[in-house]
Amino acid sequence: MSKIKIIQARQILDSRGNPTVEVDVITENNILGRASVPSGASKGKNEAFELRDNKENIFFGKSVLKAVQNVNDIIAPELIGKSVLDQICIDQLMLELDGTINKKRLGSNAILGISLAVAKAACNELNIPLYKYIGGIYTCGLPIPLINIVNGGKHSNNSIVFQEFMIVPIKANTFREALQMGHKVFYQLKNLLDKKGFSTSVGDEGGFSPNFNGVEEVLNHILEAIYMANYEPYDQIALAIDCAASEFYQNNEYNYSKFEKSEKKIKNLTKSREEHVHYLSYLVKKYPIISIEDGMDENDWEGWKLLTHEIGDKIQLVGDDLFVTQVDKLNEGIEKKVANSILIKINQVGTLTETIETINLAKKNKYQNIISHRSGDTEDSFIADLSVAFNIEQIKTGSLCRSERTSKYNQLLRIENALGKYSFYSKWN
Ligand code: 2PG
Ligand code: MG
Repeated sequence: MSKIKIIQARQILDSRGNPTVEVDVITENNILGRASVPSGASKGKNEAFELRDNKENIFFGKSVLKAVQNVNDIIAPELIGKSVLDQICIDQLMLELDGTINKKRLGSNAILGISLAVAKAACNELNIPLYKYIGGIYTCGLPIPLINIVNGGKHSNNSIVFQEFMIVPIKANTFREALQMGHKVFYQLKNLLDKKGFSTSVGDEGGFSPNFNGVEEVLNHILEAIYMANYEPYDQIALAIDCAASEFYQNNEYNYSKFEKSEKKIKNLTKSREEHVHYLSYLVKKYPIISIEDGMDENDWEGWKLLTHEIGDKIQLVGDDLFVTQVDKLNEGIEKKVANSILIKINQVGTLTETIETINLAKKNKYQNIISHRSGDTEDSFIADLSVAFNIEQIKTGSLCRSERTSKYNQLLRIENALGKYSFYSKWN
């Protein structure tokens, strides 16, 4: 039988060294499913509620002992004896137990930890890979990685206002080759930075974090690194950015002066909605950018409409904070015809079942899904399997260093290897 015998949560540390929840689900056959929960820095306001203890003297308020307790004392007793194969029913039961719209009572970190650990226990019980358990026998597609190469915004203390600069190896034949291409550019950029006297230390997601003077200086250096690696920008390796615009939208304006107070020279760097859209559209013309995530603030629907109208037919426009992986937000976007793609983060919504509902809604409406990590992540590689499970064409999981990022890439390499000749590397749509 595949019944749950034990559910045990504990507090562990994520990649920033902050506490997070890890859950073990053990079946009557003593089969283990273990999962841990990631955490964002630039969070959407409508994300499911991440429960933290807020006691300043313990981990600066970031401990998650209450969430751990909620798993062990409140949720576990309700789930003992249930079959691990009953994912939908278990997720539903947790939603009912919580009873709030955004999982505020028990904490999305408590609920998600169980949801993912149940799925892992189930595939281990059946002795099949996680991606096949979730997706079925026809899951063979490896995603194109959006490889983070420069960190800015909230993921770094440099002066770059946009949060993420990524390279996209669109012309690879296999996932393995895509990583190799990315690696070449990553290290060429490192050489270039080193030569020019810039710092080669990395930010939260493993991308370099030099003190560049503005967005275009970043893009110019990445382009140079692509050339140094002997690749053709756009045709072989294209660029993607995550503006994380909600982080610099103030008083109805986009404020590009990240370090306005300390950098006295930087003045008047605010842009109106129209100017900001105009600038993004200029960048798309000038550089081989094929994807912009959170180009506009999460509540600036007018701005989103404008941006979509301006460049939505040319490139991928991804809603992250805007849609928070939730069906009702995505529905609103579909109705208002804004963006054309969605970032999928399991902890923005808080259960596997709800994540899959959002993925399906996006597919149905021809919005591109992109599976994503969080800036605070763990060695858990669940999202790698999730991307293959639904033959999702893109994954964003950080740079090519730091184990919490490479754990996902490594799992995708294992899957590609296991699928052998049946695997295929996704095409850019
Ligand atoms: C994002 C993510 C992941 P965070 O904005 O897309 O890269 O960052 O987890 O900090 O929200
Ligand atoms: Mg984002």
